[in-house]
Amino acid sequence: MLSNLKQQPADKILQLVQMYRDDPRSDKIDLGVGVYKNAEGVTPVMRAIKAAEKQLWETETTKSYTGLAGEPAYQDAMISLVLSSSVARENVAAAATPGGTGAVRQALELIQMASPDATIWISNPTWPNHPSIIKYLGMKMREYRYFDNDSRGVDFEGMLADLAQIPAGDVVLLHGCCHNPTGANLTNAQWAEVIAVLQETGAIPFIDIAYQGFGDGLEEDAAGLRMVASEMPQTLIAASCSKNFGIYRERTGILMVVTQDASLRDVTQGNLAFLNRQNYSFPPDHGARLVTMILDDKALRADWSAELEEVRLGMLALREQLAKELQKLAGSDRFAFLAQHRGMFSRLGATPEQVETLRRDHGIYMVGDSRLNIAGLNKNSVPILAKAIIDVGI
Ligand code: PLP
Ligand code: TYF
Repeated sequence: MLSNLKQQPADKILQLVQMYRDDPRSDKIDLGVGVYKNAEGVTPVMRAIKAAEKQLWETETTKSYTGLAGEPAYQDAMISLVLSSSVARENVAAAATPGGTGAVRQALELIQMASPDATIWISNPTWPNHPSIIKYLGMKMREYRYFDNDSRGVDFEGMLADLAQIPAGDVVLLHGCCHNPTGANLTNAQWAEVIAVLQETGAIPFIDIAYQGFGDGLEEDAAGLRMVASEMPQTLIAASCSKNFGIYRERTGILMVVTQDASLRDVTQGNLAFLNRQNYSFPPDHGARLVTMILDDKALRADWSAELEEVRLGMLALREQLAKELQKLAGSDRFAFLAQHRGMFSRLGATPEQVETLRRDHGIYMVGDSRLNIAGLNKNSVPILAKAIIDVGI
């Protein structure tokens, strides 16, 4: 049996983690995998998470099973964090999932159950796990234009033109904020135009939000998504707590399905619980419980959002420092996009050879498509990166 197995392609981002570890140079710089790091290069446990864990250790009396779709209190807290009051609670079906990836996977399986012939439209480019999971499930997939390599911004005209061609019932996968891998995002006015096109065509939005609070703020980052959820008849949302709560390995995420029809909500809720049961039964609870405790407690929540804000502003300051440094060295504004992008990532627009030279000659690791993780920098490494970028001719 096992001899029938083929080698599977490695995840290029995770491969880079190993290459970086194996590099003996002490001045190497890791701008690869999308994990937040502070100025010391550490991915810290957030203060509120530590406090909630301590409280949980003292008060938790059982580790018996929770609900198949997770704890209702977690669903309520996350629906409120992501959707705020944009939709009524009773219009949302939700299930806790192992991470945002679990939510993406369950969303795709739900789509497949409901509409096996639907095509999933992904942005070009997108997070590589999107096409990978879609292909693995044997679903149809196509790309819509998204990134303009000249401006390093959104090719909004191209995007709208492609979205306008999508048939009714197909699904459009959008990034809620902090687009991975480009860092280029829609304005609220552009979200409104996207909604108008989706309403016209009858395509269904599916929004992946993995970085709420890393871009312009917790509310600002969800503004586009909330407009979509309130104005479209059906919206799927996959949310991750990995980054904004810093609980990557706890595997904490949620799938939310918004529908304006109460009977459809009920059948959807039943199907989400069914899907959890088929795939792993009860979803992990530890991370979800910590998130619930933080969101439901005034003091913990205030401390968490203050720390998240420090993280966000730190990354923004690094963006501005890098753009300024490059303006000095290049004598032009062609790197100004770095300060306009939001989230952990920016796509530099360099060639694979330039990315390779950065790694070989400068010990600077970024993903092959020239995506860099801003959080991998600190005040001292920004000038080093800027000089290397100019040296390799980007
Ligand atoms: N979606 C996007 C766009 C991401 O970048 C990530 C990465 O972490 C995820 C989803 C899911 O992350 P996780 O499964 O670790 O919560
Ligand atoms: O894009 C990233 O770097 C993050 C982390 O298979 C990640 O989203 C990378 C690869 C992967 C899972 C998570």
